Amino acid sequence: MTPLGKDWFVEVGQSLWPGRALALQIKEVLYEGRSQFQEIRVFDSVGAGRVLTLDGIIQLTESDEFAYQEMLTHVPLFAHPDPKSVLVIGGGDGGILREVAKHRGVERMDICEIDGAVIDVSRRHLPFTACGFDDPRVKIYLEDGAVFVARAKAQYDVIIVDSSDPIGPAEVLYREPFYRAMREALKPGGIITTQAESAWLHRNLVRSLMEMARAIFDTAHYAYTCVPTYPSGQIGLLAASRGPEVRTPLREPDQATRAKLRYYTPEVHRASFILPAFAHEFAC
Ligand code: SPD
Repeated sequence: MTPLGKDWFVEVGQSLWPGRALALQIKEVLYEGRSQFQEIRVFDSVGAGRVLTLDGIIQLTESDEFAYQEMLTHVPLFAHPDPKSVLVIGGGDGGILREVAKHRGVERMDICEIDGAVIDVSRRHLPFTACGFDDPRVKIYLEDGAVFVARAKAQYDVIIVDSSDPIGPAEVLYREPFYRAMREALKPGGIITTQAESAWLHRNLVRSLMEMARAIFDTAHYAYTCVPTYPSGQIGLLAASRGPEVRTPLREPDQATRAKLRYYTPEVHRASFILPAFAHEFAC
């Protein structure tokens, strides 16, 4: 029972955002269970629609997930001249695939998710993101993303790492060997984006990710998007490449695609890399 009552879900930050918590009022619990890797929960909330949590941490809410999924996806895809093959690491809710599918030129959409239970639960309870799995281009691999990437050589134009926080199954996705393997898995001119946590809360983590990415890739930059139900309301994406400048879109969405986007625009793409003064010292 939380101090607010039993019909509230409270996300307590523990070591990643100590002394902070975010609460959402529960309308109905839709699923609660434990997979081989983590505790999975889906509930319908009073103010934010359906919510997915893993080990007690909010992964998405129906009200604002698009701000994260669109930016992690469309920044690399519109910065690339002609992306044909895309790999998603993590992303078991399907939201990133839903966004990749908006790019008709993409021919190959591989997803490597360690926890098949997240896919199953999302298919049952989160149709607004799990619709991403319906695209015929999608091929699902259920295994450790770090192992999968280590085998892939010069395969992908874009790799998107949609991970949970660096505690638990995703920890390995924040380490140097994984970043080096991603570089090798990219074709020349390829681009990656990774979930890169909050500039407000994770200064040291962001600094070390940026230093590591700069040492491995030809370009690396931190951008951010606003997600009210993530800690601090802001989350970063690290965009790095084997060549191309990622801060400027090379292509723009056509009218039909624009109509399907709720956060990403070419203007937001450019603006997301312009950081407030306090972040220059560790994220630029
Ligand atoms: N602090 C939680 C960060 C979660 C990032 N991944 C979310 C997955 C949504 N597709």
